[in-house]
Amino acid sequence: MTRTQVGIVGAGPAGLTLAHLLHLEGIDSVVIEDRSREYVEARIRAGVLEQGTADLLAETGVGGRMQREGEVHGGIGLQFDGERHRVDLQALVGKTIVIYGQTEIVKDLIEARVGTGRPLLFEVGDVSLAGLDTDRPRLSFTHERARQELECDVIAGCDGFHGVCRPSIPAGVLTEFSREYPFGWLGILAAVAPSIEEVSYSAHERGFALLSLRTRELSRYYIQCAPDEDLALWPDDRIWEELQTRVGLEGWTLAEGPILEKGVTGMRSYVVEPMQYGRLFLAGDAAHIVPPTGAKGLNLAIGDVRLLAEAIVEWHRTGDEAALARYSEECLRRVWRAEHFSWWMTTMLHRPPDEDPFGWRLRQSQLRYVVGSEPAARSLAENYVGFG
Ligand code: RFL
Ligand code: PHB
Repeated sequence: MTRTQVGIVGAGPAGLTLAHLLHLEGIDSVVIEDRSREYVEARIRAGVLEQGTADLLAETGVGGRMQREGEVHGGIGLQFDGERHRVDLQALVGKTIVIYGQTEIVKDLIEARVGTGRPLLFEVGDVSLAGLDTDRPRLSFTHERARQELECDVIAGCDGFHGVCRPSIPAGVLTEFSREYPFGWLGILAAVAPSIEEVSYSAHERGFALLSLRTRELSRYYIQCAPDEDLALWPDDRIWEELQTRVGLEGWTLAEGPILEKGVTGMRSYVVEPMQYGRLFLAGDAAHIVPPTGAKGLNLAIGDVRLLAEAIVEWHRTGDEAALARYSEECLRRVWRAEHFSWWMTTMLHRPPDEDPFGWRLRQSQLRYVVGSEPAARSLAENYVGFG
């Protein structure tokens, strides 16, 4: 049996950021991850960081490459009815976003962790949790063919939506809230200079499309599809043709290039309450999921562990459990704001399969209102850059 202060399950943005924040406060932790380092560093996901997320990374010494290679954007595009409008985030709410891939953040955090010499174990198997309602919760797992037991003060469940931590909580403790959407996103990464200067969301009669980017040489584009869309039906030509139809504008062209990666993701909204059971604390996708239209998932994950690190530090300093007990409630306030915003953006921009003309007219009216009314645009902007 070995001991640590904080046992962290999952080396995604939540687990790695938590480990980093605790290290800065002199609190030791062990991070266990079931995938390989190569897999985790190659997984393509989010790309939009709220200013608060970017500031946290910079202020805690892991933002150097982000500051050099990321792009600060002061606005986003909203396109419908053959016109692209700009929502000027900076002018409306005085904040910006940073375009920098989640993959890159994960690489930077892993490098920082490895640099501290503190444990980060990849390719662990058969993770199980015990003693959660005691003050000595335990993790057991297999690493390099040996079974290990790790006794902790607290366990942080940062193992994403399909992890083991949330299901380890006894039945009846958690309340689940969820919504499935009748569509998904087909996403591509293409080796071509992005044709847009800023992230641009399009509502088209054939469905939603999103133009995003990673660098000046890499574009990240998405189109609305069925939640279980068969990728085999989408050769590259068909993807470009559909994108051209949904985002085309007079006097502007979408440049095409080799597609390096493609994938389909379903969409759901999901929250569990509370985000704690005994000495187990859930953070990030382990506790909540948002559809990606609001670009909130990664930002929420980092927001959660910022609060969790503060709570653990205060508890260690004062011995007062109240600091830990407040974590869930404090997180959930921000989580539900992001849930509502993500649901709202998703329903405004996507075409449900059974949409009637009345539904489309309502969405068009809402879009016109958002770009035509300064208070409405400000409300979108305030949520997009991160509220609370
Ligand atoms: P992660 O990133 O899923 O990490 C969890 C980690 O836990 C590991 N794991 C286990 N480890 C040990 N034992 C087990 N039994 C384990 N089970 C799982 C996993 O291998 C993994 O390494 O969760 P975390 O850290 O909470 O981070 C959440 C974010 O990854 C997620 O919310 C975002 O990617 C969502 N998201 C976006 N968020 C944004 O803020 N802005 C965006 O622009 C944005 N775009 C997106 C997105 C998610 C997408 N997909 C693919 C779902 C775009 C897409 C297409
Ligand atoms: C991305 O760049 O991957 C991205 C951008 C905006 C979103 C979701 C994903 O809302």
